[in-house]
Amino acid sequence: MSFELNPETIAGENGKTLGTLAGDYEHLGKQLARRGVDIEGITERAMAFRVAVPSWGVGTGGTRFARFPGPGEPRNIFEKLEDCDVINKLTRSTPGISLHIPWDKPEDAGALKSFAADRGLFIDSMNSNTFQDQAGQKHSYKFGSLVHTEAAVRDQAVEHNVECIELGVKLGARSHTVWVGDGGNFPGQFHTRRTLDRYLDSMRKIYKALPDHFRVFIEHKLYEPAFYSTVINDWGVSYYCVKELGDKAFSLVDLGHHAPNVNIEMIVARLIQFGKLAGFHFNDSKYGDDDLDTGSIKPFQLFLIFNELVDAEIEKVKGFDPAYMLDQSHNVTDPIESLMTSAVECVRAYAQAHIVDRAALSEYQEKNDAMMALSTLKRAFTTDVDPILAMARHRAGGAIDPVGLYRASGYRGSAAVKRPASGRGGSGIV
Ligand code: LRH
Ligand code: MN
Repeated sequence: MSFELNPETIAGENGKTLGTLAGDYEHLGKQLARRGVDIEGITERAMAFRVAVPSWGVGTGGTRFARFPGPGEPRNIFEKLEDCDVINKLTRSTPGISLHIPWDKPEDAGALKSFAADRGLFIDSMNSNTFQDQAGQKHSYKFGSLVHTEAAVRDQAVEHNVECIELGVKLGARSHTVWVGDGGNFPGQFHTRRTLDRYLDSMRKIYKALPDHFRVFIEHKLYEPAFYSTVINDWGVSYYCVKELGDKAFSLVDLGHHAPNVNIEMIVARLIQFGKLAGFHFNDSKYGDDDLDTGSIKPFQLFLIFNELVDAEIEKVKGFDPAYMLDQSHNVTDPIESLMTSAVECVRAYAQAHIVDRAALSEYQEKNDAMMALSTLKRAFTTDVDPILAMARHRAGGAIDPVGLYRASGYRGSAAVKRPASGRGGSGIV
């Protein structure tokens, strides 16, 4: 470790490039002022933006073929929070952590909650897991969990979700996310209508366990691990279910859970309009649920999604309170670098969406001037807001160059010394 990551060392390193940043910031400020945009307003928005980090994303991820662990892999939830602490120290956008149970099940919930709080972190959303069988588990989820044909298996899955919610309450979480891989590999394997009835029946039991301040998020996914029919396969069935369940149920959009070329920003606008947008699992993909770094493949799509979100934010749409979370798998990069960069890409799309000249846009829309409407959006998307993002991080006590400072700190090297390799390669996302 060449140096501890703390406010002094971060400010020290920032000092080396602050002059250049101030010049770029001032220049951008003049450009934006000519467009009637106050740069300080955008910087404040960028400083206020928050996106949660997935605890399961700080370890090296893998595929069904293999997982190639990197040096200094976190071995338990406390080491995962240490890594989340670094991400938040340098980006100042990620104090919220999503947990996955039982992967992160603590012996002592209180100890975990204060370990996080001591680092300025909090537990955001809980995630249940009925897509794997745990050692000693009575009933297998091979043929499903919440939709299984046997009531005993469904009850076991419901019980697990209720335990997650109860643990979430102890940890100060605010929501519970239910993604099930339940579905079939062949036509005829499942009766489609009865399967959904069983799903809703199980979800109603889970919904009953929600305390007043808690929300439940249903996450749809087109396919995988089921390769023919997935019970909650798209936003339509998710929306139907959250409407059926009640006011505390919302539909969560994982960007990788759609067929190629689906217009996700339209799904977002629909769920906003219907008052049922839970929030997001941000990531990116080229083909399937690749869980790649946010903004790494389709940055314009990410911008168009934030354009819908910011439009609703500015219009103060009723019930608009989305939870922003990353959900990625880092198979070939340092997970800390990928999560920092992905958080920055979310802030970038958010800041660019706040630069959109919305008065001009709606005028072009009213006049059906498609060309000018598109170029009004593209002008914001092609604005290099890097000086705003860096200034926002600097003013919040973070790093002007998060990845550069992280590498200079030698954090990964010292983690590799402290955390001897488990040698457990194996396969799978974690
Ligand atoms: C399913 C999913 C879900 C998580 C899992 C780790 O693909 O997106 O959100 O539970 O990844
Ligand atoms: Mn997800």
